[in-house]
This record gives sequence, structure tokens and C-alpha cells, in this order.
Amino acid sequence: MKFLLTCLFIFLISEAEAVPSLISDANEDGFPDQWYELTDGRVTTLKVDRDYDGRIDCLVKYSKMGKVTYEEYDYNYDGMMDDYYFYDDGRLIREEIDTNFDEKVDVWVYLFEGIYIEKIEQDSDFDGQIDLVQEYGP
Ligand SMILES: [Ca+2]
Ligand SMILES: [Ca+2]
Ligand SMILES: [Ca+2]
Repeated sequence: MKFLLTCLFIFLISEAEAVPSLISDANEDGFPDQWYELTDGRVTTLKVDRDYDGRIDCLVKYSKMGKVTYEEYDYNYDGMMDDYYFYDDGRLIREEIDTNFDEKVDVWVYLFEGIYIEKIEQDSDFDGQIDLVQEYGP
């Protein structure tokens, strides 16, 4: 029974946005911690509260084909997203990181073929200007 309850999703229709969503309570504390937004029966967005503090710290968007198109994470769980992933046709093409958690991205990592680093740009003194560029040939 416990297993059943854990896996059971409560189906809710959000009236405000008219976007059907599935909500789940993975740790069974009575508060939702996973939200699935659906379009035509497919999950288009997943939001997760991984540390169960009531704030979303993971957001994933999916294409019609079910491929990840975008992700963002709040790695230090301060309520602000600080790590962003951009995908093209299911392949990671760019990662943007706010390494000092001041809500401004300061590292940009460009990739090719989803896994190889092509270039890293960095704002090492956090003044908003890129001051370090490392390029890696294919
Ligand atoms: Ca959280
Ligand atoms: Ca954060
Ligand atoms: Ca920053």
C-alpha cells in the first residue's frame, strides 16, 4: 500500500493557467514536491523541489519528441536558480553557471556533440564582463 501511495500521482487541472498538471509528493510529507505540466498528454515541463523546502530547485523542459530542451538548477538551495543547461535536439550545447550565487551568470561553457567542451568564458571578478576565455579545438 505504501508503494502504491508513493507512486500515485494526484491529477489536478490548474484552472488559472488551464495547463493540466500532475503533482506528486515523493517524500509523503503532505506537500507537493514534483510538478509535471502536460500538453496533449505529454510532459512539457517538470519542476522538482529536491530538498523539500517548498521551493522549486530543478526545472526541466521537454520537446514534443520528449527530448530535454532546457534545464535549470538551484544547486545551493537558496531559492535562486544558478545552473542552466541549453540543449539542441537532445544534445547539450551550453551550460551557464552562477558560481558565486549572486543571481548573475559568470561561467559559460560551450559544447559540441553534447560532451566536448569547445569554449569556456568566465567573468572571474563578477563585474559582468567576461575576462577569461579558454578555447578548445574540436
Ligand atoms: Ca527546494
Ligand atoms: Ca541557488
Ligand atoms: Ca555570479
